[in-house]
Amino acid sequence: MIYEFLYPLHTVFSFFNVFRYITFRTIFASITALLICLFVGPWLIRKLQSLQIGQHIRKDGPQSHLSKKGTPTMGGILIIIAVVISTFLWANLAVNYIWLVLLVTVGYGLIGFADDYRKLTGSSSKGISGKTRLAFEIVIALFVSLVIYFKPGFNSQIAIPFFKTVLPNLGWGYILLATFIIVGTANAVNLTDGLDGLAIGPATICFATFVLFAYFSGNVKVATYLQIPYVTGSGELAVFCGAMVGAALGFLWFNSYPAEVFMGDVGSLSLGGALGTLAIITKQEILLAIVGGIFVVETFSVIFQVGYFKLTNGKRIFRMAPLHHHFELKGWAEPKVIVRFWIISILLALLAISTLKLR
Ligand code: 57M
Repeated sequence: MIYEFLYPLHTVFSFFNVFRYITFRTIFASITALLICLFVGPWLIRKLQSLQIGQHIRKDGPQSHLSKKGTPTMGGILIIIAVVISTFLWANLAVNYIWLVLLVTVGYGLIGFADDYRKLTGSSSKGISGKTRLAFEIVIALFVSLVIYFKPGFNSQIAIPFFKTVLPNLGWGYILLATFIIVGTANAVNLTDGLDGLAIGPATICFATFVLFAYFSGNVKVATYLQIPYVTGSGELAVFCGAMVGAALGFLWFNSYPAEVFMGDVGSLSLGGALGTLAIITKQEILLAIVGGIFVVETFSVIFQVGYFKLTNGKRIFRMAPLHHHFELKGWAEPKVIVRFWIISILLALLAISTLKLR
C-alpha cells in the first residue's frame, strides 16, 4: 500500500522514487515484520497463556521435553500477522503472485489453526484427522498450481540445479509436482518443528535465500545473465520473502532456547506451504530440496524409520525419529542439536546459491 500511495508522488518529489526499488521495500518489509513480532509478541504470548493454549507433551518422547509442558503454542499466528501486514504495506499488490503466496500462507495457517485448536480444546487429542487435513492442504495447493500452470507465459519445464541445459518439460504433470511440493514442504517443516528454534532457523535461511532467487528470477537482465528461468513479476516476491525473514527472526526472539512459545501447526504448515509456493513461482523447484535439506532429511528419517520399523517388526534405524530426537537421545544437549542443524542449513544455502555459478 505504501508502494501504491507513495511511489506516484515521485513525479512531485524525486525522493519517492526510492519506493520503486524492490531492494528498498524488501529491507523495510523485513524491518516492519520484525518490529511487529517484537512488539506484539509479549502481548500474544501472555494472551495464549491466559487462554491456556499450552502444549501437551507426549510421554513417549525424550524425557527432557516433559519440562516444556504448558509452553504456549500457536505462536505462528504472530508470524502470519506480521507477514501479512508487512507485505500489504510494502509489496506491489498488483502482482498476482503476491496474492497466491499470501493465500497459501493464510490458508495453510488456518488448517494448522484448526488442528492446533482441536488438540488444545481436547475435542480431539490428535487434532483434525490426518486425511481431512491432507485433503484441505491438497485443495489449496492444487488451486495454486492450476493458477500458475494456466498463467499466460508459464512453461512447465523444471530447472535442474548445476545443469543449465537440462530442462525437462513435465506438461500437465507439472501441476501434480507443484501440488506435491507445496503439501510436502508444509509437512516437512511440521515434522522438523520439534526443538526450540529448530524449524524457524532453517526456515529463515530458506526465505533469505529465496529473497535472492525471487529478485534474480524477476529481473530479465540478471536472469538472462545467470541463465535461470525469468518469471515476470516474481521479483516482487522478494518483498514477501523479506517480510518472512523479519517475522521469522522476530518469532525466533521468543522461540529460541528455552522457548517462551512454540509456533504450532498454524506456523509450521503456513511457513512450509509458503516456501513450496515460492519455489514453484520462481521455478526453483529442485533447488528447494537443497536449501531446505534439513526438512528433507528430517522427513526421510521418519519415512525410513517407520518403514524399517514395520518391515522388521519393531527394529529401528534411529533411536527415535524425526532425526533431531535421535541426537537428543544420544546425549547431545538440545541447543547443540539446534545450532548444528542451523549451521548445516547455512551450508546448504551457500551450496544452493553456488548453483547460480556452477552450471
Ligand atoms: C509434530 N510436534 C512436536 C508444537 C509445534 C509420523 C511421526 C514420526 C510424526 C511425528 C509428529 O507428530 N511430528 C509432527 C511434531 C511437538 O511440537 C508441537 O507441534 C508443533 C509443530 N507441529 O509448534 O506446538 C513437540 O515438539 C517439541 N517442541 C519444542 N520446541 C519447539 O519450538 O521443544 C516443538 C517446538 C512439543 C515439544 O516437546 O510438544 C512433537 O515432536 O510432537 N511424531 C513424532 O515426532 C514422534 N516420533 C515417533 O513416534 N517416532 C517413532 C517412529 C517409529 C515413528 C520412533 O522413532 O520410535 C515423537 N514425538 C514426540 N515425542 N513429541 C516421539 C516422541
